Amino acid sequence: MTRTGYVWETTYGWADLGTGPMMPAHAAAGIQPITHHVAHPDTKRRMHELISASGLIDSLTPVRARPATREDILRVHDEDYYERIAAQSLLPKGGDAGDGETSFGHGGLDIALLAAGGALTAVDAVVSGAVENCYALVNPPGHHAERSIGRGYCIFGNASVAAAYARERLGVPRVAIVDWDVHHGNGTQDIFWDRDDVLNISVHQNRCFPTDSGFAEERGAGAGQGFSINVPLPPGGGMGAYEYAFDTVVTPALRRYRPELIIVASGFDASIMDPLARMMLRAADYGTLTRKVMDVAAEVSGGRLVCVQEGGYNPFYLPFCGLKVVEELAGITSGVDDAFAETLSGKGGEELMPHEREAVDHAVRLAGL
Ligand code: 3YP
Ligand code: ZN
Repeated sequence: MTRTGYVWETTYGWADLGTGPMMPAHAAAGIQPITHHVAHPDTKRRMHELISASGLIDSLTPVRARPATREDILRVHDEDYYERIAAQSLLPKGGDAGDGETSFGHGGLDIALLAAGGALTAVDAVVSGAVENCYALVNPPGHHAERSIGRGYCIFGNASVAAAYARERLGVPRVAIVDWDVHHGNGTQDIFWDRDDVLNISVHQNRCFPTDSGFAEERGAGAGQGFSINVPLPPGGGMGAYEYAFDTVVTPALRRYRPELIIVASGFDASIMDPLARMMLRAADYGTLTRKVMDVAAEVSGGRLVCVQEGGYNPFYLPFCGLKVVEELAGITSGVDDAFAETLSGKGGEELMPHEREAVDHAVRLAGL
């Protein structure tokens, strides 16, 4: 037993998004089919294989995912929505979770349940004390899935399912979700909008996706007023902007809330190599962000920290970003370094720019920090 658990299941790599490039192929619109959809699961499988080939896997405690039950899903999603996915999953070619861009294949329900279940077993492993922290490399992702509709490649809100389970089944009083995926965690926000028992903090590229949510003014409502925190960063930001956002919003908000469990919605699409966003993080920066969250976790949650995989679309670079996060969690250096570090050096992004400072300061004020 080592301090870090790790979830990966072979069928996560079998999610079938069809032959569209990033949306369904459409001849009349000129959208040509292609062998790899931009969210093809091979990108995540390659992260798993680097964790394996680097030897880091030998220092991790394997945590096997169980499929989430219908009951687990219904803690955060509508029954109608679940039934819709279940029915479409029986069709020979599967279906779409709601927005026309979230396709899944025949039997896609089973993979989606195993993804949510991977987040659940990670939480079980951490809350029971079997491990101190855990990386759940699940697929499909979850943070765009709202209570009653799937969006942005997300079917079920894996991190949300896990947070609700920690609250309602394990009796964890307060859970915080830190979402560093480059896109807004609109689904998580929708699910916990009026609740004060799950704090949701999303740091993302302003108006990347969805383009109409994730503004600092969105703060939750009713009992949840102040428990949704958004830090939209201007495009082009790198570690300068992220470090400032984490030091002035994420960390102080976590200290104020004092969660007994922290869940990171861990996407790697804020990387400088990602095709779906315009931010500039390097692999090492993901290690630094992990350290920052671990330091607060040590202070407030007894170190209890679960990372749940979200997006990330550069098949060459994502494995290095993921490796750095898992190394940091485990406190072990695999010896495999970011092979692109030199190529990516000198491109900037390390400095905090005045307009980035302004955007973060605005979020600080709105969060009352
Ligand atoms: C979903 C459709 C267009 C942008 C895309 C974003 C998916 C993602 O990585 N979300 O975190
Ligand atoms: Zn994303």
